[in-house]
Formats: sequence, C-alpha cells, structure tokens
Amino acid sequence: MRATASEEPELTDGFHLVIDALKLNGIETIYGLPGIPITDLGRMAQAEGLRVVSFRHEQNAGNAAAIAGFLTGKPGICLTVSAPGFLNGLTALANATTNCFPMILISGSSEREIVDLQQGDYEEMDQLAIAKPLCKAAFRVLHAEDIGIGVARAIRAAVSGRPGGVYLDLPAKLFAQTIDVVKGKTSLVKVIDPAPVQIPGKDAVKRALDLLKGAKRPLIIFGKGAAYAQADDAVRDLVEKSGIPFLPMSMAKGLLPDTHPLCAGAARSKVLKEADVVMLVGARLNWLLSHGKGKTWGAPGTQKFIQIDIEPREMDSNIEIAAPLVGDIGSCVTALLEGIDGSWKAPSEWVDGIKAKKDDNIAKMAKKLSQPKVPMDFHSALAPLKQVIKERPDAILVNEGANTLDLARGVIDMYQPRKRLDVGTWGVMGVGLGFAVAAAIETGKPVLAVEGDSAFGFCGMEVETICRYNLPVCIVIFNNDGIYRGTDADPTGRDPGTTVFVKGSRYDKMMEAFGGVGVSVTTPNELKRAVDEALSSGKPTLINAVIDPAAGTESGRIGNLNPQSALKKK
Ligand code: ADP
Ligand code: TPW
Ligand code: MG
Repeated sequence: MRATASEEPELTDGFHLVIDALKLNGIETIYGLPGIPITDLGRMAQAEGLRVVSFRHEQNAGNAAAIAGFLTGKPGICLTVSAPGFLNGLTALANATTNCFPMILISGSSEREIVDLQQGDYEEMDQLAIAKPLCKAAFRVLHAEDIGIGVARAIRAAVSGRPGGVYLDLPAKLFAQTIDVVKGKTSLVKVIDPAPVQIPGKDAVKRALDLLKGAKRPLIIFGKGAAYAQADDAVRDLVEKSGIPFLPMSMAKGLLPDTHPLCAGAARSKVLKEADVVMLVGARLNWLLSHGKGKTWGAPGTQKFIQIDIEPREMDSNIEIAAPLVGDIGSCVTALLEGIDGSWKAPSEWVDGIKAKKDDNIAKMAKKLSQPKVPMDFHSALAPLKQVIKERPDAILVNEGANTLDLARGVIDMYQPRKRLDVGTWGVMGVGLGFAVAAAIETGKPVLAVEGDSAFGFCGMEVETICRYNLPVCIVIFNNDGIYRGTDADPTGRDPGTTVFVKGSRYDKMMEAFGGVGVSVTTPNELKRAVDEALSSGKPTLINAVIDPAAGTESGRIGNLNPQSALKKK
C-alpha cells in the first residue's frame, strides 16, 4: 500500500499511520479481537513488529490492556470492532477508569453519515457518545492527517494527572484514506513527558510534616496509586526513616514486604481505630476504607488525615483532609523525606503495641493454616499457596472471587511491588484471565491466578488464549460448586439454587482440551506439588482444587453490604 508507481508520490494510509503513531510512542503490544473494520489493522500491526494478542472476548482483552497500563505506566491498548465488540470492551474501559489504570480502547466504527442519520449501517452505533460518560476522555479521528494528534491526545489523557481509560474512535473509512508519505510522517506526534511530575507546594509539605511529627499514633495507608507510581525506593525510605507503621491496600501489598516489621496488615482493625494521624498515599477513602468514618474508625474528630494524591478533587471527598498534598507520589514522598531526616521517629509505645497485636493475630492464623482438612476448606488450600509465593516472590498473583479473594488477600504475604493484581475498586468478577495474560506478557514472570469457580466462569474461555500463546500461567480454581458456597437449594425444588453450579465440575479438563496441563487435587500437598510443577515448567496449567462446598460465607468478607443484612437488623 505504501509504494506506488514511480511517477506518483509515495503514499501512506490510515492503517499505517495508526501503527506508526503507536510505535513512535513506545507502544509494543495491542490486546484485542479482530473483525470488520480492524482485521487488517491487527494483521499489519503484527507485520510491523507490534505484538498483537488476540482474545476470545473483548472484555478480557480490555482487562489485559488495563492491567498492562497499571504494570508499566504506559497506556495499555485494546483494539475492538464496532458496536458489540466496542460494548464488550467498554466494561473494561470503565473499570480501568474507576481504578485509575491508563488504557486506550481503540474501536473501529461505522460510517458517520449513516450512523448520524440512523439509517441502519452494519454495526451502527454512536460509540463516541456512549463511551464519553464512562471514561476520562474520548476522541474521534476523521482524517488520516489527524491520526498522529488523535493518538497523542489519547496517550496524554490516559497517563497524565490521575490515570484512566480513554476511548479513541476510528471510523472504517479512515483506515483506507491515503496521504503523501512525507506529510503523513510529519503529522505524527511523539508525546514528550506524557506524565509530568507534579511538585507539591512548600506550604502543603510543611503542613503535612507538622501534623505527622505531632502525631502520637501515626499510620500510613498505601493504595494502588502508590504501587502504580513506581516510587518504590522513596516509599520504602519514608517508612523506614520515619518508623511509621503502614497498612497496604490490596494491590499495594508487597510495596514493602507484608513481613516487614512495620507492616500493620495483621493489626488492621486496631490501627484504623486508634491512629491519631493517618497519611493516605495513593489510596482513596472510598467504601474499601469505610469512607473514613463509622465503626471501623476512631470517634469523630479524634483522627486527622494527610492525603497524597495527584487528583486535587479527591481531597475532602468523604471527610475533611487536614493536610492535602497534591502532586505525584514520587515528588510528594521525596519532599516529605527532606523533613524526616532521622531526628523524628514514630513513638515506640504505639509501634510496640501494634507489634503485640500483630504477633497475636499472626500466631492465631498460623495455627489455622497448620491444620489441613480434607475436603479442603479455604485455609487448607491457601496454606500451600502462601508457601509458593514465599518461595517465588517474583511470581505475580492474580486473585478474584469472594471467599477466594478475601481469604487469599489476608493469608498470602506479598514481598515485591505490583505483584498482586485483583478485582480492585469495583470488586468486579472476570478480570482474572485478562490480567494473567497481560501480566505474563508484560513482565515475563510466572503468574499464579487464584480464582473462585464463579469468577473464573466470567473469563474462562481465555484458557485457550493462554495455551495458544504458551504463557507461564498457572490457574488454581477454588472449586466449591458455586458463588460463595455450593450448598444453596431452590426452596420449590424445581431448579438448582441460584448460586450453585454443576457439582463436582472438572475445570481441569477445559485446559486439557487446548493442550495445556489439567490437574484435579483434593489435598493441600497435592495442590502444592501441582503448583510447583506448573511454575517450574512454565507450562499453561489449570488446577481444579476441590473445596468443601459448605466452607464459604455469603459475599466473603463484605456480607454486611448485602441489603438483607440491613433488613435483618430491623
Ligand atoms: P486503593 O483501592 O488501593 O485504595 P485507589 O484506587 O482508591 O487505591 O486510589 C488510587 C489513588 O492514587 C487515586 O486517587 C489516584 O488519583 C492516585 N494516583 C494514581 N497515580 C498517582 C501518582 N502517580 N501520584 C499520586 N497519586 C496517584
Ligand atoms: C461482573 C457479584 C461477587 S463475588 C461473585 C459474584 C458473582 C462470585 C463469588 O463466587 P466465587 O468465589 O468466585 O466462586 P467463592 O470463593 O466465594 O465461592 N458480576 C460482576 N461482578 C461481581 N462482583 C458480581 C457479579 C459477585
Ligand atoms: Mg465458588
């Protein structure tokens, strides 16, 4: 397409301009699913050296792109067809935006003229309008010479400030437009400094330091924003130089090891209730932190908050923030460190009290984990997986489900940053296999995906993708025959209960169907052996871990959010 007869000017086209614009900006991988009008875009991108990973459902491709964005700080790219493919990808785009993950959903779309007159084009839909309220920014490119600007705007919107999802609409007609190759080249834009540092104000830093140094019972809470920021050394120095105990949110686990002497994870209830100054670092005071008030926290007015966040409007979203520190985490933490030079340390009485509580809770948990049961309950199955991650701290743990999620989060210690990927802010099911694929591709590390049997069902067909790309992914399904438990029944006796699945299902056979390794295990020892084998061999593996159907609790740890629990209280 590029070269034409010698007497005519050399031309390029929309397809190549999109590919060249992505490559110019350091994009190496596209996650997507082919079809009209983007089949050739995928083919050509592959031919031009981009890695193009094809999925079985766009939502999983979108989740892969989102987590690639979280892991690398570059926007993950998801490529879909129009209307239905676009909508399938849109859930992932909205989820990425909610979680502050940078991604760009690029979808082909139908003829504008026909769509706008609603004349019934193939896969007709006003995609731009539909995407807009669900993402951080949305753009459409109509002319080949604007592709460079369109891609640049999408990249900058995704990664600057608070990261998020961006939609880029590319109508079918655009791809076949041709322009002079030199004009095309000069129309491309390399985005310089896409996520500029944002230095906090001096006064704001002083206000935060004064508050912190006046604290008797200080606490730092790290959220996934702190993991995303990749300011790992500064974050570690902050904790170690100040001696302040820290609590990691789920995906911030491992930023400092969960086994660190100052990790307060095992004394969560105590520190949230008793801290007098709480510093949030890349964590929002949303439902996951009970909005900073109520039973989880101390009496109103007894606790003051410092919040580090790149998004100024996050401040005071739920309660008053006494010391807002607006800026990127690297710059903010570095500025704080200048004022914490070792002359000030968190009071030892507070730190020692936390240690006593922690030791007590850790001993209780160790006892629970040392009593293997057959059939396995969740703790029996988690004990060997805790050991696996201890032995392979560089492996990436993907985790979803209800009991499977909540209990794994508490039991499995993490040792390195950005190694725990899970359901995030929405508690959404089905992110597991998309995350697993991208984690393997972006990091080259082994991936252990611990999935509830229901959670797995939302994305299970991607086992074929994992086999096709021969990825070092080991999926462990905690198979308790259902959602939360496998014991519900239809009171009328007509149908299965609404939360149960086929009893004794053999998910391992699905993996075998595509040439991967499938194993079914019933004991902790068998489980440990099978996971070790999978991670050592790097072969795509699915382990069906049979869990007692009666072992789980309704909604895992968040049963209090079920409306019927409010009814029962009345
Ligand atoms: P968690 O669920 O782990 O508590 P959240 O997703 O609620 O974390 O919060 C992440 C926060 O981190 C968001 O408010 C986001 O604006 C912020 N954030 C993301 N990247 C950065 C960064 N580089 N610097 C500062 N704040 C950031
Ligand atoms: C997209 C609601 C929350 S947790 C869950 C569902 C369906 C599954 C729990 O069962 P699982 O885990 O995975 O077998 P376990 O160990 O407790 O048995 N649809 C979406 N997201 C959510 N969160 C739901 C439904 C839900
Ligand atoms: Mg289940």
